[in-house]
Amino acid sequence: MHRRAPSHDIDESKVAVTPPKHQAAGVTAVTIALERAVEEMGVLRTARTLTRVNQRHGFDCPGCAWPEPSDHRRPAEFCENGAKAVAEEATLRTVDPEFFARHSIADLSDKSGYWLGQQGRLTHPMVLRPGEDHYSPIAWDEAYRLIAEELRTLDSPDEALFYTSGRTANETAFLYQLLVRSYGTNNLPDCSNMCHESSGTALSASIGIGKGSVTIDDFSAAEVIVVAGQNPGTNHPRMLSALQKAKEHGARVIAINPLPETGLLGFRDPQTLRGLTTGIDIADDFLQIRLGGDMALFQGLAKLLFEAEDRAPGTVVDRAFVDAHTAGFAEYEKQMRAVDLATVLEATGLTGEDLDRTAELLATSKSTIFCWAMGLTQQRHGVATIEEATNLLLMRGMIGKPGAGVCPVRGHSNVQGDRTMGIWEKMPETFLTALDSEFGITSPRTHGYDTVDAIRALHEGRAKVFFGMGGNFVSATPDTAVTEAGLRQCALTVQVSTKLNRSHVVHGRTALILPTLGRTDLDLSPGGVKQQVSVEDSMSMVHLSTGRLTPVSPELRSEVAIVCELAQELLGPEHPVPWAKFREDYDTIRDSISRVVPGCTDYNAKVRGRNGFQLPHPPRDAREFRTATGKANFAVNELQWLPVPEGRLILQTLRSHDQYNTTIYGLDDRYRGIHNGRRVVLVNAEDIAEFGFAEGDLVDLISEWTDGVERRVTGFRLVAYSTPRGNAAAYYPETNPLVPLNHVAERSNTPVSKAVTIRLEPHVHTA
Ligand SMILES: Nc1nc2c(c(=O)[nH]1)N[C@H]1C(S)=C(S)[C@@H](COP(=O)(O)OP(=O)(O)OC[C@H]3O[C@@H](n4cnc5c(=O)[nH]c(N)nc54)[C@H](O)[C@@H]3O)O[C@H]1N2
Ligand SMILES: Nc1nc2c(c(=O)[nH]1)N[C@H]1C(S)=C(S)[C@@H](COP(=O)(O)OP(=O)(O)OC[C@H]3O[C@@H](n4cnc5c(=O)[nH]c(N)nc54)[C@H](O)[C@@H]3O)O[C@H]1N2
Ligand SMILES: [Mo]
Repeated sequence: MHRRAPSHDIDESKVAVTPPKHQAAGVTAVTIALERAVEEMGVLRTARTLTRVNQRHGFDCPGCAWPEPSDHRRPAEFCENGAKAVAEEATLRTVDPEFFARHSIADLSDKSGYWLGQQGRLTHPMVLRPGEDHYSPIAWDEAYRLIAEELRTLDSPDEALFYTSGRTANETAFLYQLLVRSYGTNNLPDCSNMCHESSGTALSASIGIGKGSVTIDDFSAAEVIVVAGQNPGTNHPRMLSALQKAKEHGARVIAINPLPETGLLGFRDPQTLRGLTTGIDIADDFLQIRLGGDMALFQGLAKLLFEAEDRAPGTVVDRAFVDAHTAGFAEYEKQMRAVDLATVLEATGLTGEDLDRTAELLATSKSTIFCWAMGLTQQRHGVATIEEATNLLLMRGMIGKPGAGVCPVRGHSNVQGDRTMGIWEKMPETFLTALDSEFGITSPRTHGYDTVDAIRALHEGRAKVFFGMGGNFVSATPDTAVTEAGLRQCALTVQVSTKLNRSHVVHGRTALILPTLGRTDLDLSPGGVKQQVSVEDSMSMVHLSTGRLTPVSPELRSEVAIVCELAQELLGPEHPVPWAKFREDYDTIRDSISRVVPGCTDYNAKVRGRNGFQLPHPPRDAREFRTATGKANFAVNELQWLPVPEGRLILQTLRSHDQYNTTIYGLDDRYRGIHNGRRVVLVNAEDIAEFGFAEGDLVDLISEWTDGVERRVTGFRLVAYSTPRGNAAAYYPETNPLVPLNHVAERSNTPVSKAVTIRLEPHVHTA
């Protein structure tokens, strides 16, 4: 039977463990992708959607932000996990008013996020009125009135929070920030605050722009590609094809990770016949680093590079580049020469040979790319770590030339575009000035709250209305108990969503669910004209995305429609922004974007080009660095790393192969050999033994933080796994209750989801 949602919830006693897989993708991946798609959408809808993913006239995959190849796109430019993301959205299962009549809030609160998400697409705007225990249907106009009334009663617009997740297309993002700023606040926290904020902060300081400097074509020109703190086999599977191609051109790939992630270590390209049968090892070298040890590694490598320069002067340091384009080199050199290698070895858990080998590769490579994701950003010293990686590239002149540069691999499919369009709590003055002059409004200038500050404001009663443009704020944020308590104090919580999630059942006094179209859905204007949206990928390429599927309910509205209609209700008919026109014709939004957003001149024309267009990136395009010094800056940082306290573990919280952030597709982390469940903790076998436990034991994880509050999650199965001593791993979002709200990265305020100090206790069954 197709389309039957699971009626039972997860039974964690069924969890099974097998040895981890050595190779990613291949035939199994294709089969699983198709099975999942057919199960959710049926055969016809599957054929109609999967052939359109990432094609020129199709839609942008809602999976990750990895770019499409610029030359030829294969008939199936998607991966197993992209197909799952599409199936999840294009499902024919529905959550309708009758569903809400059947299930009370109390009932839904007991369900897992997996169960909630698997029930299907939301079909109707719903309201939960004060004191009621069921959501009931509400008309769109009435919903807008209710939101506008609540927003108008606030003492200040700064008492409202407007969150964004990274699925939102450029047109929506642009209008949404315009609505929020017209209303009067910069409170625009987004998922990026929990994701690549550390990258943006570091790169802005080092090279003057918070985005990556490489294009997809650079991969084929690179001699060395470093992949640190990232699990592309699961989270960016199409990146493996790019890495494979790079290897065919002679590139060497170095993986830096506490875990031997499948895919990096073995890959079968499902898109070529040869790849289906024989795999290759992507990584030529694997540095199994201790959690949080990357900063020490990069400093240690810098020291070795300077020593190599001494042995063969003029061959390692790119003097011409350093002299012409950088500032702070002398101080950097002095500090790196003083690095203590013994400390580096202790911090990283690596050997001297590991370091020598890697330094040798970096010293001789003519073009090096550094890629990274959450393993580096979600660390207390994440910003400094990324600055050190950038330093290594700068000293060798590896920015702004073919085959070299920085490559923060973004998460959500349009998270980078949302920022470009103004979703940021601290957009620069130049942007606000342009926005104000385009529309005749006065944007507020006081910076708003980011995600962590938004939670603090909720908790302290300084914020009373929460509006979520997508995402799942309750489950994605740290310190779940604190966030939940904060949201429950709200007067109103509003979620613009495609699917049911926990943020709908942890609610304010009044709560609204506004169901919206997804990437795959046909978007018609009120006049019946097909609309397209645009998105920006991880490498600053902007292109159109067109949904074609008939929406599962006529009640669904596009995000653009929802923003425009709410704006009209809230800001009144005299408001200078042409909201009605914008809602009718997205080209008119793009016209405004072209006048406000830097690099977007002629947006409508350019975005319709063959591959869309690439946004400017001064370091990449012209070795121009728009920092305060007018040069690329060598950052000088005191070394930080993570010693493991006696009897404790450092826990990283990460993604399984069967989830998209808080959306759980299924219960198998196939590559890591975990099946039928998610409450597992991966620990080094020697640590398990030393703590007096056995594999398979059930334990509680208790996080230890300076505030003395007990944060505990219960009933996790111990799995012996290849990870450095003292380091553990478990899935997000089940472990978010362990991440203290105040445990944040310096300078970026990103929750430290990859380094939580925990202890283990035997799990005691309670009835
Ligand atoms: N299928 C699928 N695709 C996704 C997502 C998804 O949930 N599912 N999420 C999307 C989003 S929003 C994002 S941000 C990206 C996330 O993509 P990733 O960053 O790959 O996601 P994580 O699962 O958090 O994996 C973190 C990786 O870093 C390693 N790591 C952890 N700590 C350290 C450290 O201290 N040093 C080093 N060197 N490595 C470390 C972990 O072992 C793991 O391999 O993926 C995007 N794509
Ligand atoms: N412990 C821990 N916490 C983490 C992380 C971690 O590694 N560890 N990673 C962090 C990272 S990198 C990120 S990016 C955040 C993610 O945080 P979020 O972006 O808030 O979370 P998602 O799970 O991606 O959001 C899923 C929900 O989005 C809605 N949705 C899906 N598509 C659409 C759409 O097209 N439009 C609208 N309006 N809604 C849609 C659906 O209702 C779905 O339930 O989590 C962060 N939290
Ligand atoms: Mo992310």
